[in-house]
Amino acid sequence: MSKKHQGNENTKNKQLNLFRVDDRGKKMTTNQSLKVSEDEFSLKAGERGPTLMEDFHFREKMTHFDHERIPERVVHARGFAAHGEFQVYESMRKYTKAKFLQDPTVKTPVFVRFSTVVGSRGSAETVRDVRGFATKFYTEEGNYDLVGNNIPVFFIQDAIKFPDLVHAIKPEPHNEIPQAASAHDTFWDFVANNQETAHMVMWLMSDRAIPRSFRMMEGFGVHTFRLVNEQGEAFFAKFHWKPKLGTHSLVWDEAQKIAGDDPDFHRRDLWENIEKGNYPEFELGVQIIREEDEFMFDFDILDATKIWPEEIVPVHLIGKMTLNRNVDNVFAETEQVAFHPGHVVPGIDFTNDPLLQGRLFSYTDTQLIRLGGPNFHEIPINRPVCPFHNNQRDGYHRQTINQGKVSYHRNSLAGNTPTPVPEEEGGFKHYQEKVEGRKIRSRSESFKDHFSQATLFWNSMTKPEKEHIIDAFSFELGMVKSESVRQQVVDMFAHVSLPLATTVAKNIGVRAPKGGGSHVTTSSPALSQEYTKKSAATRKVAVIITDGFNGSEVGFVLNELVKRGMQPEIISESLGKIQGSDGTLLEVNYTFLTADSVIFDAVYVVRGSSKHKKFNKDAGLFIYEAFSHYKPIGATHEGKQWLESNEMGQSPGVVMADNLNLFVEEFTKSVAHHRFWER
Ligand code: HDE
Repeated sequence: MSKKHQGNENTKNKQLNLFRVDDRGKKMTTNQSLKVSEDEFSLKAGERGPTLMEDFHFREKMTHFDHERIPERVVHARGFAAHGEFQVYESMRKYTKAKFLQDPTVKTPVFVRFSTVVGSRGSAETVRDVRGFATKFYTEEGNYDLVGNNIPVFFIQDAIKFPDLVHAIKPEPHNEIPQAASAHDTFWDFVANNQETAHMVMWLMSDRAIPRSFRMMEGFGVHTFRLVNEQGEAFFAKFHWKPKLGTHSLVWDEAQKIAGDDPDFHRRDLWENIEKGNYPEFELGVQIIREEDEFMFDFDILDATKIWPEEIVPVHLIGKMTLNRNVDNVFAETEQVAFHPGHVVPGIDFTNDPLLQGRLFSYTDTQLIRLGGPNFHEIPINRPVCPFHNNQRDGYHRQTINQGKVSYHRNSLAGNTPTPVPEEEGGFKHYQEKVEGRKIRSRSESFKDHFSQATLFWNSMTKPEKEHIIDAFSFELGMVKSESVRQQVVDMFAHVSLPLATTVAKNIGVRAPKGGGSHVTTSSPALSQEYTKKSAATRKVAVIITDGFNGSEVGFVLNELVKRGMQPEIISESLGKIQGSDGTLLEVNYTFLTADSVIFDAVYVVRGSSKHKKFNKDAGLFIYEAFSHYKPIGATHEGKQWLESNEMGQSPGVVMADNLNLFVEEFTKSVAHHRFWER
């Protein structure tokens, strides 16, 4: 077992170990294990002659290369994943018999893949989009997949519209533009003509769609699921993931710049923090509604465009997931993992949510083309940690060698095995919901209110959050060429909020909506990110510094920041070392060429006594950009004099103090505060 995996020997990790190969220090062979004597020159008829057909080594190498790619996911193509573990806080016996939710001492291995939805596999990560948050629990009763998003509702109510939605939001087919963006005609045309999208679009235009980090976003199962206990009682349930670090976002200008600066920003952040031991943690929350209360609400609980406001149906935190290990190989694990909302365990069941019902078909179907056949459950990352036995056989890439001649049920030659398992012994039995109805293609009346919760969301935003939503609409619709579509969207969102629609109309050059307005006056504070957890832990601080700094004092501050969990990085004119006035040497991590302010959460300006003109110019731009993105800025020593001499010095979130202990305390608070919108 390699060093990376020592001390992390859960059932899944042990299983994966059977498949891991380390090529380092080994002799080169072909795939048939024939030792290779020459790997640089193909076999030729004479040194300047043609390559020979006989060259099996060349053919094998080239053929394998030619077939290296598989189709990317039709949605959620760009993703990044990590391993971890989940533990329940206390038994959930009252609601579900799912084994992995019973015993607080049991650690269930998990694999989580985060993703954007629209962009292709190589697209930038900080684009405005929904983020996927898919978790595979390797339980002792088989795999359970919670395939969620970071937004708790969805664009459409019925799965049959999914291909239309995706066609509308993907790059337009005639010129394949724009990549990984919803700011174009076909998406907004879809929105205006499918008004069930209203609620989700409010979330998409909010800061939720540009998360700061995968580690700092919520996850939602979206659909109403069913929990079933040992006694056969059922409960409606919604699942939530709550990040321990709180829910935080970027600002739009910053998100766009990062997309160019570091298209891998989110995966780098996840990868680096796991490597450093800053393991991301998410608490699992459930909302429960009793069966008899199904019709108590002013929304239909089967409608995936609706939330259950937390103030009405509280979220109970029932356990914690910790992501503590990076993958060994992105293709083998992240790319080949196959999630499916239909992968359930006894005690977790479905409802008639028509979006969920359609997903139950789509995921296996897509894996068949993406992973090339029906045996994708045998790929190491997809294998359950408990054995599987049935009469399914053969197909592309079959790896299991099933022994014996019987592959059918019922049989006498194998004693009628494998045997179905009665429910009492752990066999999955579908919840026996009574269903009755005529075959019909239509939408229930109870699904037809598309605007009330969109307004609830708008009402729940703070002033800066509302401004960001207005800006987002104005940007997105500003990119729409069809004036008719722009007008339709404004008229539609007038039903969510008249002030919102009127302001946007002005910004995008269409007439103010004639009708509209909403009667909804309630709000749900849980929807605003303003009230989320705030912490300075793992925040990246850019330290702007050059020669001639006060070595011992700056050393003290940097140490204190690290002690408080922050990650300071030294930025100066060139790589190498800078020297303090007392001879202290500091290793430079980035130059102004290799790092921009947008990849940091805060700036600490030290400066130093050197008077390099170029340093001053580059540092000035760097600091001002961070300032304009509302970021915390701290300054001591010469940096302080510098900030005092311009408008920034007097602004909120700019910390300067002569007393270094006080400085560290105040700066830590402002880093935890994240952004200072009042600037
Ligand atoms: Fe998906 N979705 N989806 N989806 N979805 C896929 O499956 C689909 C929906 C979600 O990291 C695909 O393996 C339909 C809601 C995530 O591998 C595909 C509908 C939610 C991921 C598919 C939905 C999701 C996917 C593409 C409408 C949040 C990435 C590749 C009924 C609850 C999983 C694949 C990963 C991926 C179909 C709607 C989440 C085509 C038909 C709602 C996180 O099967």
